[in-house]
Amino acid sequence: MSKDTILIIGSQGQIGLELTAELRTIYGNNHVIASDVKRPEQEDGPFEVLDVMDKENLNNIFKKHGVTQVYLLAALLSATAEKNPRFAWDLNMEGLFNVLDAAKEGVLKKVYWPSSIAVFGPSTPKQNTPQYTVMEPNTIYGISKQAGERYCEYYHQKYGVDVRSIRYPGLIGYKSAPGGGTTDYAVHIYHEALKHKQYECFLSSETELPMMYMPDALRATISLMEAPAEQVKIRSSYNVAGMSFTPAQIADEIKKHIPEFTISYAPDFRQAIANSWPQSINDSHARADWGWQPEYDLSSMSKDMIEHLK
Ligand code: AKB
Repeated sequence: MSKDTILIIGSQGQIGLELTAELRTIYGNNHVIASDVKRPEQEDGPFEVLDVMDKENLNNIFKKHGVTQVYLLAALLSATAEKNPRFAWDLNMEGLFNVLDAAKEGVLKKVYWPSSIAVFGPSTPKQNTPQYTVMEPNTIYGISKQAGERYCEYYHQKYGVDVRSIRYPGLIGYKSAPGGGTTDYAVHIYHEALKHKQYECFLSSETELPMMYMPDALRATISLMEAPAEQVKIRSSYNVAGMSFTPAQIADEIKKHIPEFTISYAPDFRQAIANSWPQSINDSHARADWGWQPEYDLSSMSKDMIEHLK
C-alpha cells in the first residue's frame, strides 16, 4: 500500500467528494488532504482552503503536509465554461501548469488529472470512438482538456513526470451533485423522478452520450493510479467506457421502478455541446494496459441509484 500523502484539489466537487472519501478509506484520513476554494461545513479529515491558481499557497500546502501525490479535480465543466470562456481557460490550464511544474521539480511523485470525452468534436467518429482519432473540440472546456492532454504527455516525455489521466464520460452518482456539465441531466432525472415523478430534460430524447456510474469511475481512477508505471502506456489520457444511453432510454429504465414517471424535452444551448460529442467510446487500450472493466450498465445503475436515493 502507498505511503504517499495525497492532496485532492477540488474536493467538494462531484468527483472530489466521493474520491476523497474512497481514498481516505483506503489510505487513512491523515494521508489524504482535501482542498477547495471554500471550507466545507463538515470536515472528515485534514482540509486546506486553496485556489489552485495561487501557486504560492499551493506550494506552501505541498511543503506543510509533505504532499507526494495530487488529484487535480478543480475545473469548470462544459456548460459553465461556455458562459465564461476566459476564466474557464485560465482555471483549467493554470491549475494544471502549477501542479505539473511541482512534479517536474521533483516535489510530487504522481499526478492525476481528469480529461473528458469533450476532447472530441463534431468531426470525430461518433460510434465506438477510438483512442486515437480526429480531435477538433469546439467547446472551451474540450479545448482546455485537449491542450491539457498535450501538456501532460509533454511533461511526461520531456521531464519524466508520472502523470495519469482518464477521459471521463458523464458521471452519475447519488452521493454528490454534478456541477455545470452537459451530462448533468442523467443525475437530476433520478432526483426529480423520485420527488416530482416528472422531469424536463435539456437534451432531446434521442441524444446518445457515453456515461459511467460513480463506483466504476472511482475504481477506474484508483486502478490507473495504482498501476505499475510501465503499464501506463498512454500519458495524454485514456478512453474509458461504462455505458451509453439517450434521455428516452434512461426514462424508460426509471419507469420500471416508478411507473408514473413522465419526461418532457426542452433542449437548450447544451444540445449543441452534446451533439459535438461521441455516442460511445472504445476503451480497448485501458482494458489491455491496466485491466479496465466496467461493472455497471443502465439497468444495474438505475436500480442502485433509486434504492439509495429513496
Ligand atoms: C460535462 O458534461 O461537461 C462533463 C464531462 C463529460 O466531462 N460531465
